[in-house]
Amino acid sequence: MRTTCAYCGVGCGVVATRAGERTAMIAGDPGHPANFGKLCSKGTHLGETIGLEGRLLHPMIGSRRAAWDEALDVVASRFAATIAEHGPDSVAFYASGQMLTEDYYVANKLMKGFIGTANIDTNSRLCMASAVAAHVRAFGEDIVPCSYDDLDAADLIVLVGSNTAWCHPVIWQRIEAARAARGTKLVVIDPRRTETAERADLHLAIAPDSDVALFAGLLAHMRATWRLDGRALAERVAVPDGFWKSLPTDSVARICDVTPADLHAFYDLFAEHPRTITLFSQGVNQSTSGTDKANAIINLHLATGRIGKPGAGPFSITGQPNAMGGREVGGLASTLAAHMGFSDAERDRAQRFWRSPTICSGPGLKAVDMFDAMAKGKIKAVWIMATNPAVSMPDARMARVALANCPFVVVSDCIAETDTARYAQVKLPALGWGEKDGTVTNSERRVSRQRAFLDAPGEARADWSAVAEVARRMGFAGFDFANAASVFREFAAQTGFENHGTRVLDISDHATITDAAYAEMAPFQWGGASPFVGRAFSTPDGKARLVPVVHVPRDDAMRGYPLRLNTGRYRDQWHTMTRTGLSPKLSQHRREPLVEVHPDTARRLGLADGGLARVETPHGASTFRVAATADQRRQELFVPIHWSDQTSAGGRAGLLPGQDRDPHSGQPGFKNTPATARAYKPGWTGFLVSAERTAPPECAYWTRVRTAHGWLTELAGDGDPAALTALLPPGERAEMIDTRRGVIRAAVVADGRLQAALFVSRGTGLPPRDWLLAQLGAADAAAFEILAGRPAMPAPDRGAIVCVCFDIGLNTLLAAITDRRLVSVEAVGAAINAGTNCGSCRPAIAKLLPKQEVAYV
Ligand SMILES: Nc1nc2c(c(=O)[nH]1)N[C@H]1C(S)=C(S)[C@@H](COP(=O)(O)OP(=O)(O)OC[C@H]3O[C@@H](n4cnc5c(=O)[nH]c(N)nc54)[C@H](O)[C@@H]3O)O[C@H]1N2
Ligand SMILES: Nc1nc2c(c(=O)[nH]1)N[C@H]1C(S)=C(S)[C@@H](COP(=O)(O)OP(=O)(O)OC[C@H]3O[C@@H](n4cnc5c(=O)[nH]c(N)nc54)[C@H](O)[C@@H]3O)O[C@H]1N2
Ligand code: SF4
Ligand SMILES: [Mo]
Repeated sequence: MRTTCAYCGVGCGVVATRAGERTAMIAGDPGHPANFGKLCSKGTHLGETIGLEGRLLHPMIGSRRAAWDEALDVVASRFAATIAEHGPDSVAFYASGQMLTEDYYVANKLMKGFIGTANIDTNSRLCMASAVAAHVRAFGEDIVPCSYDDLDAADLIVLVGSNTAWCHPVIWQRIEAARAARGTKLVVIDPRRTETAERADLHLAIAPDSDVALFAGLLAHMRATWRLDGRALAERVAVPDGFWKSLPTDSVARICDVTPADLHAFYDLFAEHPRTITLFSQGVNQSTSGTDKANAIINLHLATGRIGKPGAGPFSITGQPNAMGGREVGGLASTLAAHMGFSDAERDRAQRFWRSPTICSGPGLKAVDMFDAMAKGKIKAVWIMATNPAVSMPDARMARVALANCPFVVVSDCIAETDTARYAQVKLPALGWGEKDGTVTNSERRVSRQRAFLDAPGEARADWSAVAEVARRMGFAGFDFANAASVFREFAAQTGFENHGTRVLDISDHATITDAAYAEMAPFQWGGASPFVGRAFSTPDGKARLVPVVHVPRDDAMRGYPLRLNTGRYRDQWHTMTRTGLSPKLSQHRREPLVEVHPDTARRLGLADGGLARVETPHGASTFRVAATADQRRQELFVPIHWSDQTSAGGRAGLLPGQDRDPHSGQPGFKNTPATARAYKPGWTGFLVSAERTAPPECAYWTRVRTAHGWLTELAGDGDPAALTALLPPGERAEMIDTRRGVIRAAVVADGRLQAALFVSRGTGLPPRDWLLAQLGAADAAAFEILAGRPAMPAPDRGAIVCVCFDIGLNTLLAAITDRRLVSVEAVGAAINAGTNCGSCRPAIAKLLPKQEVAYV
């Protein structure tokens, strides 16, 4: 079955071959134009995530299982009653870029056209709302003006606030291939030295949130050196009065905290290579100046004529598999539907198309405002679909207060226990990847099918059908969709309805697609490879706009919080881990949430590499494992976003950022929060290896990941650790407990198989984890060896896993590189296979080589 990857906005084509009830072989689709057969580590290991572990299989009302009919009746009547009593603005939907376009369309139609409020927003507000706002300001419509092919044609690629090698790995592989083939130059703008930055020709480790100064300064430089495109400016671009005066004249290097030499190296590279793609993601969007950053980039491309030509353009790449589809249907509270706004004419047009009894009067509440309204009691019923806001919202503690305060919370999810589901009065089981059927749009506007190749588990249903059922029960006509294809046809028709060429988004030639043709539909790109070639911009006068943007220093420095906290992603985990956390392979790359900190800063704060640290902001605190690394700028911290209450009692990044947001887009500034950190020196540390998932431990710090044969739980705390033995399953126990010295070693072996082992120590001296984890799968576990924590005949420690496809550790790699004098990623692959399957670890392998090559694809 041909389908599309469940994860990122690259939108790779996948061929899934069902191998059993809940198993499938996964391969890249060689015919898909987004990836031509390649997959990254996450896509490659999709097969490990389609089991039924943890699934929500039946509707639940409170803690009781309910029939769909009853659950839908409850949702419909509670929403109807709330609206009757408090008006339409008292209810809300909070949706997600992981819904299919069909799900999104039906939810948007119900809320804006029939309930009559625009209180539907989505996690895309946290993701690329700033890019949307910038596109609308510059182009008059939310259009990504580039395609992946442009990456092959560019001479210079600038990555801004994007850890492409980890977050869009197949795009990254394409960039590396272009560099190898034609020497494309690569500049990375990121405060951190990521694996992406490591590979660049030039890395500018700019101060956080100094991007506006950098790009406005570059535009000033291009103007001063007579390198603007006069013709483009005269014919295609409107320049507001005073625009040129808004550009900075000096002090850019100081604001960005880079050397003037590096700054000019970048400016020179830009000047010399007209075919430039500037690709950006969360380092731009997730900022209190996110929209201005994006417009600073777009201004530069417009004024230098670097847009609408092969290999040139400002390229916002999307995070989620269907972030773009959500933008198309109008799933954001700030757009109406099908790229329309809220003017009287547009509202009237949408209402006539939907034949709806009412229509929303204007924009609705954006995500953070929506949760604020819940906390204040103004939103009294909310339906959350395909997102986990109790973890992912800024100031997640406040988001939980809001959920707890909302009288009626409905959660649609595939997973039974999530941090958000705990607040639900009604839980609805959704089809997940491999079961659901519909379309997604990737970063280059390419619409692809996600297809079902597994049976629906339990009573799970498609999200669109649950929403349509509720709409019918609320008495609304227009929701009798027979299948996903009929929803798609209606959406396609809406994009063309009275469009008359005013909006680029028009896929109405698919409005009459048959069910059979929809089943077979090949990927297609709307707007063409380069939407603004030979076409006016979507503004009243057809010209694009330069938008004056000025660097505004942040004045939120606070006493007691001298550091800046940045948050982001790991290579092999996806968001709150509900899917990737099921994969043993993907869980090996980073087993614990780290706080990365420069060694000098660590020393000043008294943080020990490998120890624990309590990170604090004005909004919350959480504990992380310390990784001292010169890849961080001094005085700055980085933590990952993936751990939740289901997987840890520390590493909770969501508790740390505040609600400050961009004034234009409403997107939170997740990447720059005043913070501090201090060492947490626990009374004892330990870990548990177990075949089964255990109850959450009671201690100050724990984190849990999947491994090949069970689970690894890291532990730390104070007081008496003896209570931890309650985590061990019943069975024959061998133990060595020295309560005075606080040492515990205990193992449960049944039928020669290790069930669990617990190690606790008040000092150092915990055994390495890997051999013990392997014993969970071994047939002849010997209790004495397990208590010793090592085999009678020790094998070499392979070290932290780098290549997850072939289970190759750091020590194995280093040994091979030195012993066999390997000098290239290819040679490493030929010698020990590492990096030869999905390729996601190739940047990490390159980092280990004695001398770096230029490119390695
Ligand atoms: N492995 C993996 N891949 C994913 C995801 C995942 O969870 N895991 N999620 C997907 C989703 S939804 C998204 S949105 C994308 C996100 O993809 P990315 O945007 O690439 O990911 P992030 O790690 O959030 O942030 C990118 C970089 O922005 C940098 N940054 C922080 N502040 C600034 C700044 O002020 N200026 C600049 N120039 N840079 C800054 C950070 O240091 C970080 O390295 O990834 C998608 N792909
Ligand atoms: N501090 C900080 N916070 C951030 C970010 C950051 O960089 N820093 N990044 C932000 C960004 S860019 C994003 S995109 C968000 C992501 O944050 P979330 O959207 O909250 O994270 P996910 O874990 O992807 O949640 C998706 C949920 O939907 C469920 N699900 C999957 N498929 C389906 C389906 O088809 N139907 C239904 N009903 N449910 C489904 C999954 O089981 C899971 O529980 O986090 C944001 N939060
Ligand atoms: S790059 Fe990886 S995660 Fe993204 S769509 Fe492709 S295979 Fe999936
Ligand atoms: Mo995202």
